[in-house]
Amino acid sequence: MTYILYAAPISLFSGKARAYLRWKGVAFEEIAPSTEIMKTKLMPAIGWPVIPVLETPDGAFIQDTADIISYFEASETGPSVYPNGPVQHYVTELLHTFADQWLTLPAMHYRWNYNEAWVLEEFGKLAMPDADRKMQIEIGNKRGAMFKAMVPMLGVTPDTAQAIEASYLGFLDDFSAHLEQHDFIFGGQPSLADFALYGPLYAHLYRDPASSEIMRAHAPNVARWVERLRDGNYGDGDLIAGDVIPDTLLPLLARHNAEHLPVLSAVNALLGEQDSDDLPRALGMVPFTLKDVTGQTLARPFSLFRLQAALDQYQTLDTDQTAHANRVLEATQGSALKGFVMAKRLTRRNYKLAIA
Ligand SMILES: N[C@@H](CCC(=O)N[C@@H](CS)C(=O)NCC(=O)O)C(=O)O
Repeated sequence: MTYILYAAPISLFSGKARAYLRWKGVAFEEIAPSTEIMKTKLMPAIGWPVIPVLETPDGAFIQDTADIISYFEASETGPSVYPNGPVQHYVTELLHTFADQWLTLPAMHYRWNYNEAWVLEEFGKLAMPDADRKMQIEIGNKRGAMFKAMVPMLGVTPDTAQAIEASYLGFLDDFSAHLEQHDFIFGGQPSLADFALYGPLYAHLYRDPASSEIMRAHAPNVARWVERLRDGNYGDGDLIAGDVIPDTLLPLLARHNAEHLPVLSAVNALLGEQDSDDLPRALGMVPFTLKDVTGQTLARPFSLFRLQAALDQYQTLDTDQTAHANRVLEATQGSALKGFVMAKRLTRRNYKLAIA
């Protein structure tokens, strides 16, 4: 038996897991979870409806893309998904947080405000692959409703839409400039930050038809990077040595720190008030600001769980490495990260986030 990845082309985190597994050289079969498979296989195993899920040959289930990646990093030989240097590793986890937890805003905005009818049908095809088109559209409307309802909760509203677009296009410009110099985030080979960024940039922003046009027209370099990862064209370059953080990555970090770090701090304050070990998925709403536009977004403690991996890596740095990381933070509006302390340590229990 081989590994099975329950995943779908329209799913953000499926793209991340799939691209990683292909790069790692893992033999796996991908199965799209119809309503039937979700009900009979994934719900009993995981307890809530989510993808991607990995089933191992011995029948264990792994959920959460970070856990899927850690599983193979610990068990497989071959190249490591982490870049060479400890500060590069720290920056990787910051970009991981940015990709997973903040680029979801433009991903959801463009999907639902530019591709709604198309994506609803995709939801229907996934749920009932054998039904006729009319039925698929009907079921897709029902299934998609839950994801669509998330859009304003994430902070995508008529008031913020323009600012989200400006931020995304700015991000594309910054990432394009980096890709003029390097094929991937840390040089000539992909690493974890590439797979993380591939999540939002593939399924929603490259594959959804209207979003695809925008990416290709505005940032063909980024579209080509997506294609390199999708098609397995990794080239024969090397990762950057010497724990160097390329200057061209600084604008990406600065965007994360300016836009998302205040949100993470606000969620952390709410986390401090939690007593129960079982955390709700959102702790209320918190404000965010993009340039001079302010909105409200769900206070998702999961975002802090991703940040925790960066904070843990920061703690492993020696004096010189800490000074190096601090210079990067100071150059990217990230000084608040130097003394960032999690209000509670987080873990996962039974495939759900919990206080450790
Ligand atoms: N942290 C999870 C996120 C997975 C996730 O959000 N998957 C989406 C599809 S891309 C989903 O199934 N969402 C259902 C839900 O959140 O209720 C991971 O990295 O695997």
